[in-house]
Amino acid sequence: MNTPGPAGGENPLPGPSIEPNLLTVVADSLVIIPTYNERENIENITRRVFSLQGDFHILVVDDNSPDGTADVVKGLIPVFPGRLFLETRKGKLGLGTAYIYGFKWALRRHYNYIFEMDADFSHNPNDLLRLYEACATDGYDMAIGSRYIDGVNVVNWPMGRGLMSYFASIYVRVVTGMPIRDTTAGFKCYKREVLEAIDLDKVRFSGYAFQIEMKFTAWKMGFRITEVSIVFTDRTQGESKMSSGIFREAVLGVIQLRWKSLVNPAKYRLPKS
Ligand SMILES: Nc1nc2c(ncn2[C@@H]2O[C@H](COP(=O)(O)OP(=O)(O)O)[C@@H](O)[C@H]2O)c(=O)[nH]1
Ligand SMILES: [Mg+2]
Repeated sequence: MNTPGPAGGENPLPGPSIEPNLLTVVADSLVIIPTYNERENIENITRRVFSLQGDFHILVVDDNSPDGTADVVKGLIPVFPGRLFLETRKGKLGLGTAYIYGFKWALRRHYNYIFEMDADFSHNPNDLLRLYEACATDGYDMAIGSRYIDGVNVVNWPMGRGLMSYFASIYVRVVTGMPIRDTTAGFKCYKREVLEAIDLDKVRFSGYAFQIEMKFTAWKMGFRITEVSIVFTDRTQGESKMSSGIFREAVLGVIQLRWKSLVNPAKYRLPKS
């Protein structure tokens, strides 16, 4: 990670040298964690991310969780000053809009690598480093933590849900034509430029369809996308917010996405810089 520090240790020029503890540590990576009733998970996941080798900041976007998730985060902010941030919204407004809110927050600041991650440990925080490498070292614009590179890497999901997710991914690939295996994945790293190029106010969907739409838009715009193989483990604490409405949105949403891309290809042209 790019953490500015004193070059070479010695200060070759006469005059005051900078006290090391006064140097600002600028993290270039922000992990956005949307939460709704994640009281049991949020402290552990936060501590895990901050124990990684990389220099990550975290933004929690909480939708006024009735279980007091935000209070847990508020209690942790003094423990991780300048690294942990909380934004609360009025009520449950959906995963997609929570991320859009977080993306805009990140773009107003200095972050170059912006991550999506669930609070419930389905995504292993260690994999943040692999997603980071794919973008920062290998030069991809977006890295996706993918469950479906070699078979189905899902632990603890009931058979029905695993199969549904797998076939949903194939359905999405066929309808959209996107060469991505895990199209509904929600563990990702975006380079800043991708989020700057996408018109975030025009993102239409909120659940799984949101995840598909972000990938589809980035792919159509010509950004370089890679998939990093991960193991997805179902939550052991708290409850899933998956609903039949979210599922329906995705099934119909992909058809709309494809259709709109055919009638309005200009939407995917990169803005002139
Ligand atoms: N802010 C916010 N977070 C949400 C909302 N719905 C789900 N989440 C969070 O999004 C992540 C994924 O949701 P989850 O219920 O685990 O979905 P599943 O893994 O598909 O069953 C978790 O961190 C949830 O707390 C929402 O409406 N608002
Ligand atoms: Mg989950």
